[in-house]
Amino acid sequence: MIDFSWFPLLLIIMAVYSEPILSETTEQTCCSVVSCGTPGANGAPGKDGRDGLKGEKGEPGQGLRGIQGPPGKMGPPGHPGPQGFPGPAGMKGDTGDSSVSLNELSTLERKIQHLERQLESINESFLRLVTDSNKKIQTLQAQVDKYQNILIFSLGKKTEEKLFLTNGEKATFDRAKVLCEQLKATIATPKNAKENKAIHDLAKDKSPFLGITDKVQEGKFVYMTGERVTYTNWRENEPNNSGSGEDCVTLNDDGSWNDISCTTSLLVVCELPA
Ligand SMILES: [Ca+2]
Ligand SMILES: [Ca+2]
Repeated sequence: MIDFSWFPLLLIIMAVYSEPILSETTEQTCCSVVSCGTPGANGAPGKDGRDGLKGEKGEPGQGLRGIQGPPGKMGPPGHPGPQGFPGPAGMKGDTGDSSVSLNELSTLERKIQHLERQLESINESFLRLVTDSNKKIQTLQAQVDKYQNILIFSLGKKTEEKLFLTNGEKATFDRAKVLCEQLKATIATPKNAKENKAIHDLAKDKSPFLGITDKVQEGKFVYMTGERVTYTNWRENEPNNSGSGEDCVTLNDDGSWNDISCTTSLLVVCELPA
């Protein structure tokens, strides 16, 4: 269908552009005969035409900048950067929390149980060792008692606290001291009447040295340990420090004591703890 909406506009355009032509033609043909009238008023503007093509993007405007819009969506994470240099050592921290986790507690319990089993095993081994050792000690003690009884029967005398022994050898006091020390013993030293009798019974009619001297201070008789004597059984008029001096002590055949020269050779009797 033909659109006639633009037809009035075409008529107006034709009227405008055709009027001078008519005027010139009229002036050339008619103005010499008929005077020309005044030009008519312009017609009303026509309707708007169709929209033209989109123009080029214009230059930025010179007006005020609008307010900043909201931030856009967060982009994807970037690649991790290279590892940095280690920083300086920090200050010593506070004491940590003493609490432990359940896993740590379970591990500790297993370790404790393992140690307890090891301890039980050690205790059992120790008890077996003690038992075996006691048996060996009892066996050795029985053997010692056996040989001690043999010694007592053949060579010695025994009291409640001491065992007195002799091999019948005679020697000076200093030599007798060495012989006894070789047996881890000391020269027989009676500290009561019972021990004095035991030595006398062992020596019989042979007078032995006693472990008593006044070498350090004349007239002050002491034991080998340096302690002053607490028991004596001097014969009448003894000690007399006779002759060139008597600083050792012997047991007479009647059990009494006499001071005598330490260089005399007498029976060696030693004593050991019973
Ligand atoms: Ca003396
Ligand atoms: Ca004397």
